[in-house]
Amino acid sequence: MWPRSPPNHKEWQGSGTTAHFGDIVLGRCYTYTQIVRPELRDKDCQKIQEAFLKSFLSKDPCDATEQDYQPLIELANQTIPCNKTVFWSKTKELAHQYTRVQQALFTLENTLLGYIADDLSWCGDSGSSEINYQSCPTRRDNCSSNPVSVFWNTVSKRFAEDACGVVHVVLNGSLNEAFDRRSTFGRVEIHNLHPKKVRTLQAWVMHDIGGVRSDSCSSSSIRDLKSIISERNITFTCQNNYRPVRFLQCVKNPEHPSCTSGI
Ligand code: N1C
Repeated sequence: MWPRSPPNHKEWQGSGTTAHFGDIVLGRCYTYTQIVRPELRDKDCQKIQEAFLKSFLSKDPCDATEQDYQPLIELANQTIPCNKTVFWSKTKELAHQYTRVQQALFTLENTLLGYIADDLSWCGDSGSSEINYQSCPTRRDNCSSNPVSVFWNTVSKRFAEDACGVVHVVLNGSLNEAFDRRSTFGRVEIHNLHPKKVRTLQAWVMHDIGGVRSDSCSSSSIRDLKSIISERNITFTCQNNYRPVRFLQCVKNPEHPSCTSGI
């Protein structure tokens, strides 16, 4: 039989599976479990790699489901201590810089599954057992249930369900709306916090140095967030330019007025 599509033909609009996907997954799994968090040294990275591949190979890449990832999620399960969860929305780099310094805190990418999958792309095909390195579907292909989107929705939901105590979120106050209901944070995470476990959501609205101050704790998008959280019987607090995170921004702009006086 001829291949379904000629070599190099781009079936989908997104970039294909990250080159060496399987090796990267295995390598990151070992780095995380042996070096970053040795308390997880007994995890079976071979099995985790196998479960990750099985979650999407030989399947329609526009019909990925939460169930596809259940075996992977179970193998990689990890307990995050109360008061240590950090969510973010449009502030990935800054949030990660902060948790790199505050090593007791966890973003999703500081957990095993998030660490393994961060910035990777992957998909397969229902008609073959191979990895598609040519192209992967995205929302532009009218395919919101693609393996990568479904993965982040599924693990974000689980990350939020598991959170307890006081949880944090780093938001971008230089955007028109620091809180966006359509983001993973607004669409998935806040709705999956358990009011019986999560006492407070603490928001840190960070403004880019030298950037515009579009949105702050007193803006309408943050009022929206506050009302969603309060209705769920979780306490909401908000701080503009939370100092410990502001200091990280100041490392790159030490001479900026907001970094030299009264911050
Ligand atoms: O849509 P977002 O941000 O609000 O999602 C961020 C939010 C965080 O709190 C994480 O816990 O949701 C979780 N999360 C990731 O950890 C993650 N890593 C990589 C959600 N998405 C993640 N990605 C990819 O970035 C994924 O492809 C998704 O679509 C984007 C979302 O980034 P965003 O809009 O800045």
